[in-house]
Amino acid sequence: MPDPRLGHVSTIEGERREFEGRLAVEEKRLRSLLAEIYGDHPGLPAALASTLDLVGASWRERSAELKDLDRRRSAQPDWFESNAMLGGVCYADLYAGGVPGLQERIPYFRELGLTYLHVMPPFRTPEGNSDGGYAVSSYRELNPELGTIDDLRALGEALRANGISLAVDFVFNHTASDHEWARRAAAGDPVYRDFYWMFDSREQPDRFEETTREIFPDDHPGSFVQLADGTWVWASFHSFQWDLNYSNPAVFRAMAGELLFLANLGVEVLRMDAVPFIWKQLGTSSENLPQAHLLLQAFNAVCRIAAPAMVFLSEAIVHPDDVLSYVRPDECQLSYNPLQMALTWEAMATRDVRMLQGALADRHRTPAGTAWVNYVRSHDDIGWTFADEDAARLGIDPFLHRRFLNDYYTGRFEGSFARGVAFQFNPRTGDSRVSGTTASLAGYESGDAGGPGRVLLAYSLALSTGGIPLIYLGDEVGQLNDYGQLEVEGREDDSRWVGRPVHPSRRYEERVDPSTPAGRLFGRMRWLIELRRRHGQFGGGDLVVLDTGNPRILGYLRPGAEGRPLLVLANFGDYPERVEPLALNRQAGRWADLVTDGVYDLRGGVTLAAHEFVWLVQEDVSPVG
Ligand code: OTU
Repeated sequence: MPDPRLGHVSTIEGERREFEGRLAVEEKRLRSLLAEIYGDHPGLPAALASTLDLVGASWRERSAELKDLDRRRSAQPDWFESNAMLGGVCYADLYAGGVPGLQERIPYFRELGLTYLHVMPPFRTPEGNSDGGYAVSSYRELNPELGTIDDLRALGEALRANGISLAVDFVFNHTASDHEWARRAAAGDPVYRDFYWMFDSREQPDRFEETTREIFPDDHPGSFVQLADGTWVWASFHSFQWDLNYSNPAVFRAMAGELLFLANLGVEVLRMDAVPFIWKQLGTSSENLPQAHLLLQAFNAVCRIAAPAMVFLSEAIVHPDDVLSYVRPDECQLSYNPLQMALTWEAMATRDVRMLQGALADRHRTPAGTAWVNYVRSHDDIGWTFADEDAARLGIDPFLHRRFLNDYYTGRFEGSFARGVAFQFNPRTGDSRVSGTTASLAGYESGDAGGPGRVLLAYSLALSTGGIPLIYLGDEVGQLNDYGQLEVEGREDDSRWVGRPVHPSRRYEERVDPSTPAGRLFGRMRWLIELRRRHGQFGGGDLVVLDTGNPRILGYLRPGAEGRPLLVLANFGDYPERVEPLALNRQAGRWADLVTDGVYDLRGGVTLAAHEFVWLVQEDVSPVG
């Protein structure tokens, strides 16, 4: 019988060898990335040495359970491409009264089929407005109203024991203005002044602002805010969110420490907030610069050495070319798919799938070892981030089209089914975005008959185009906008809060009762989730667009293994629509709809009811008798 003590020793030695193997590869990469970013910056050698100390120490402190996870993920790096994957997102307080309350909801998460849970930033924030948690005062403490850091660790463990990965944000572009670093900077400590972008006069801010974009113009114009002592500090978002100065290598080192702290807490998916903004350069938009990528790759290298189980999720809501530029196995393995999200809503408003179809044809593929996170709506606004050139190719004026979509989704367009709320209307540029829950945007709130059908249609896309589907929890029971949120202090001026309602307990109770609207919707959502889990064709990201010849019907094939593809047809129109046999020529034969069990002979064409979609697989071809 083997000596159990020796088994332990050899595990530790095996682990060390694995660590050293990773270090040998990734340290080289880290060095060359930092050299490329920082050149001969005098602070680089110290920052690099300290970062390498950090990764060693962090790995030594990593729990046995997480090291085991590291091993399992390294053996199966495409784990997130599985058709079993399903994400959910919620606020700990609004959804469950705090982080411990989330643990009590695990049975529900399992019932729904979640394999990853994104908990909105639960960290310590300033009093009052904290941008929904995106102004972080400490990455190592929770907001005391939500729980403690040990509660978050315990949640991660409990989720993992139930097959669910914990996702949290890394709000790394900025800290809150009351973070300890920021306070020291404001007090004049030169070390910490270099952690931010601080200027004594308007000269530099004026020059930067010639080319930067305004993100929250309702809060302050431009990209800078002035402190009481006259100092100007870079704040891309709210005045209390100060952008970190990554041109200082000490900032990279400091934030690598916060990143690894979260990794060792048990975070498996790290949502990299606002990635486009992390590098600034005079004369540019200071978004999506090459150094932003190098920095992400350097963080990725740090993570690969010390916590390889953790993956990065890029949050870039920008031009689709730029969104895709962050998606690489050695940068961010996952990315939100804002284009599919926005164009799903676009197609519902126009009853025309051409833009969506074009995006799926030309912009859906991601590099091997990466995947999209497909969502229908988030805690944020919907921005119409399609490429102007894609619209122009279809003869659509992008400016007028965005204006139409904003009017449509804020209910200003006569006859619109949607009840969204305008967000950050900028009178100077005419730009605006839209807030609201899926149900309210889709027509539930206005009483439009198509509401339930549109919610399912939108989620059917997120579940079937390839990537991880992400449900904003509450959407699956048809939760409406909560205008009361705007009466809470600090939330009055941020319309995104209407789309951040509290846990809809009544609707959740009704979910098992098919005589209620919540029950009907939930039952169908559950069924779609179940189908996705049963059929391998939903995994991975390969997709081939099928031109249905009908601008209201979207069509695509998911190849699947063994040459048995899944054929999706989806009607974005408000009336029955038809695909003629000609368009289905190459798919001829009898196909069974997974959703309804109906059988279609494609040689006769297909007619779909309003908002109907079918998930078809070819029937076994039985020998002619
Ligand atoms: C993110 O969003 C978060 O999702 C928001 O909730 C935060 O307010 C913000 O960062 C600041 O931390 O502008 O309207 O291209 O578009 O990061 C939402 C990325 C946002 C930005 C995005 C930002």
